[in-house]
Amino acid sequence: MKRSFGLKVLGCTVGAGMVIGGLGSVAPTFAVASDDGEGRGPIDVWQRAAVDYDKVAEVAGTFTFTQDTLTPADDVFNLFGTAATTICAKPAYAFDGVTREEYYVNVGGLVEKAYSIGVDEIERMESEMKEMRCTCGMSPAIAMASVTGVKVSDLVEMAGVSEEANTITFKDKDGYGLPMPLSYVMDKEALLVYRIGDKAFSDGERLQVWIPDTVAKYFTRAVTDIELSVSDEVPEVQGPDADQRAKVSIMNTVGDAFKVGDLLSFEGYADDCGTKVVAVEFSMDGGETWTSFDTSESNAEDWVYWHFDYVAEASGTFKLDVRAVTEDGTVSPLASSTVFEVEE
Ligand SMILES: Nc1nc2c(c(=O)[nH]1)N[C@H]1C(S)=C(S)[C@@H](COP(=O)(O)O)O[C@H]1N2
Ligand SMILES: [Mo]
Repeated sequence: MKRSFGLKVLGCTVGAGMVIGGLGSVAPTFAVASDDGEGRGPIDVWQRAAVDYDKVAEVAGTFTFTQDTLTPADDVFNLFGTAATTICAKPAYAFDGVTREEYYVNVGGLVEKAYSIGVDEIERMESEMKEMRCTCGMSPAIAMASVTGVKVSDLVEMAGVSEEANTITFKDKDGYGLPMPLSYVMDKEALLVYRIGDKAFSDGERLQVWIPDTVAKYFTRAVTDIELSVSDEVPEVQGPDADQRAKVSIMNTVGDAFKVGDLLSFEGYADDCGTKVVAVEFSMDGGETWTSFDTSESNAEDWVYWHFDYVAEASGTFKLDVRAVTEDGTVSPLASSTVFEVEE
């Protein structure tokens, strides 16, 4: 019998089984340190205290992946609302009581003609819809979404950029914003986004920068100022922290015990913010052996959304670990695991 698990709303596990933005019951899925013994990242107490799991060496199963699976819009809005907020995003970025009419973006600095533009006017400009990921470089939060916005290059062109300008900063009203090379933002075709899926941002959060292959700290929310400037040394764009490379997650929640002979369908994602994921690997013996599935045909712009079907061969308590390997040889420092029961 084919048995599907429930799915977590979001599969971002942080430490002790907390699911970022997850709703209701949280799956017993934990971020655990990899098997290299270096103990990077959070190891949950529950994991340490756990009894020995029944082991399956060289776990066999059917693997497939797609790259067009999207995170529902509501989940994208919620994604960074809880756990990630304490890690990296200031909760104060939403400005209460600012109506659509009062919201302006100022384009200025080293430009020929600074100007302010309202949301209505921005929405009347030529729009672009793109699938992009938003991945925090400091926490496990990640989403893939279809976003709609205007090209930053169009906004900047309207102001006429001075030739010496080499830096661009997207700021919120409190001054949050990280300077980036102007050429990088143009090459990546960054968007000032006003819609995710078919949903607009709420009041006060109207516009957010999205940039392909770039960590979310650059995705300034509630942008009020786009500033062009000149730097002697153009700031480099930083990638994800070492412990957030090669993100993986098993999205399944675990319900009742399974029966021997059941086909268990696991699914989740693997992503490294623009560096290609070349393999997704599974272990059911605590990392002694890993079964590797090739994903080198994938593109690096979208996450790898994988499916792994496993037939339960024996009864017991099992733990499935998954990790990703990237083009540059990085192995997920934080594997994702799920524990499940199989009965006679
Ligand atoms: N104005 C503002 N924008 C911000 C931040 C912030 O603190 N203030 N945090 C950034 C970080 S670190 C992340 S992970 C994302 C998360 O928020 P999102 O749900 O808007 O993408 O927002 C980015 N944009
Ligand atoms: Mo973040």
